[in-house]
Amino acid sequence: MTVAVPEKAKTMSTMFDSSELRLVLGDQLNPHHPWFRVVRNDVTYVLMEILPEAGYVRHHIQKVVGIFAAMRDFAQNLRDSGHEVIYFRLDDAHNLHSFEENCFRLISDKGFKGFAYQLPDEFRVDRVLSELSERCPVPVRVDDTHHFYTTREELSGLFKGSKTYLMERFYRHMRTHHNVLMEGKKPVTGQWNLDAENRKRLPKGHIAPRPLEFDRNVSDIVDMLNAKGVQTIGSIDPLHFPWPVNRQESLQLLSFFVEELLPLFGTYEDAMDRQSWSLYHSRLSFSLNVKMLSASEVVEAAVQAWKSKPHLIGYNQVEGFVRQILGWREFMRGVYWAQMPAFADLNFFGHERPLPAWFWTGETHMNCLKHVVDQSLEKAYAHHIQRLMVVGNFALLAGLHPDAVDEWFLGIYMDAFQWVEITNTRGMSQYADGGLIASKPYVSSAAYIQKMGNYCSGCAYDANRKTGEGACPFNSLYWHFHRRNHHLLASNPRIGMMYKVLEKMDTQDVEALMKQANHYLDNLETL
Ligand code: FAD
Ligand code: DLZ
Ligand code: SF4
Repeated sequence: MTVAVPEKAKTMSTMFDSSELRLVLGDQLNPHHPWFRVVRNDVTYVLMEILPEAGYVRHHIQKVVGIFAAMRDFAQNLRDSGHEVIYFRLDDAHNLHSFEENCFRLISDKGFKGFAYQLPDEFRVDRVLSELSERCPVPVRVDDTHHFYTTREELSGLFKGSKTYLMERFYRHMRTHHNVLMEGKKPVTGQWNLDAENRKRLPKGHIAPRPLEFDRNVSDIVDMLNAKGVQTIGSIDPLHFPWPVNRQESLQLLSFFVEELLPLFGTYEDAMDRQSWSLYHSRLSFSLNVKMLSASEVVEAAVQAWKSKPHLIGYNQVEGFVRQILGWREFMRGVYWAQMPAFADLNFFGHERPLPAWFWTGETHMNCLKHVVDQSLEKAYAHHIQRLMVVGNFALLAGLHPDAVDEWFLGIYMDAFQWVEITNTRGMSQYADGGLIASKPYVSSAAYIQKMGNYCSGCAYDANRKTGEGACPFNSLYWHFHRRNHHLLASNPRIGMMYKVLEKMDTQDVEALMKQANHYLDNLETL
């Protein structure tokens, strides 16, 4: 027998059933977060695709699609587990395209009694949600994301008041504190850092394993973005989307990494190769940054693989990998929260030049840059050395404005979220922070690019020429950079040698180098 429920009681039970609204952001897709441990009928989760997030920078189309596909998959999984979920698609007519407006309308329409969110990783969104909290008509609770090794509170203790930061010191603290690759108080093998072993070029004829790519049909999202006029960069094959968009696929990528790639990860960490776009790199940064995987489980998987197969996986491989996540990734987050928002305006060298148009087309005669830009537009991915020693190196030598460089890096890569993008770009790569993160600028002439990869053979420029017809631009720009920044860099003990070499150079040679560099700087568009 069905009993008719009076209208008022229905409303009251709805009010009781949905008393707390919890916002899940597009980079908070961690199904193991404590929020989701029990199904509660008094909690409703909300996820929203909104135009300001899709447009705060011109993103690579694969990045927007990847985030929306992962958000949709996550919402469906929550529903399948019995959670109550409200999902706003970008083209939903009732979507107000604002975290605040969508949440406030739900609070007033559905009578939620409380609102909760997890700490965002980006300063911009942190501000938006703090302001939302101040105006929110119901009490607000803020929870941790439980994704990183360090909480934001711990980080502020570790980074407070420092003028410069030492990653190596931070890394040793993290290894000890979290007991990773340690034997008591000492590092395994007695060595903390085996970087010196990890600088090999790929031998001729060596073919790295084919990267693991997925094959999802994302046409519906691509069509929706086109219909809504979202401006993106790069290309996509809507029928074969290659990135993981849920935890299960991310775990598959992690297994593939530890089995197929970790054994040579460290050895070829700095290598560059025309045939292989990701070499022995994990391509886990997207899964990590949207929290489908946690930092500690990735580190643990690598350590366990090394422990169970020490004959296959050397200590230099696993240490190199652990340093990237337990060290660099957490370290950059610490610098970000200690230095923002001022960090976003730093421009130590006063660089002003706009990016040449070929940053968006790949149409340059410089083979290394053509290769990396083309690859980035096609794959939404470049590995660390391509980002640092090809694109970043050129941008710094050419004096490109750090705002423009940041914007490009923030848009183009799958894994680009400001907390980890800006610290790497403006800090590590562009030295716009005057040395907060890096102890000297990461610049090189063609010699480094030639030594670490095979871009130079087949280039329109000659890596071995410094001046004259066909001379590689990296060579003269390298000396121009040092000469023009003498007043800022000469006292740096790690660069002093360079200035001694410059002083000893024949005046005519220096003049020829400067003339060559100025010619290139005047013609960046056609390089
Ligand atoms: P792997 O080489 O397999 O490394 C494993 C993991 O270590 C990565 O997934 C990443 O989580 C972490 N890691 C490695 N290096 C760094 C680093 N320097 N800082 C923080 N984490 C690191 N990384 C991002 O996640 N987002 C960015 O927007 C980003 N922008 C960058 C911009 C520049 C100019 C530079 C030089 C580096 C940038 N990085 C960024 C760091 C690094 O290049 C990428 O994390 C890495 O290339 C991602 O590919 P992967 O997963 O195959 O990395
Ligand atoms: C990057 C991104 C994009 C493109 N779109 C959304 C979105 O529509 N909704 C959302 O919740 N998040 C999106 N994101 C990720 C956000 O930028 C991310 O939540 C912030 O980086 C918070 O740290
Ligand atoms: Fe790049 Fe110069 Fe080598 Fe050409 S010669 S690939 S421009 S480093």
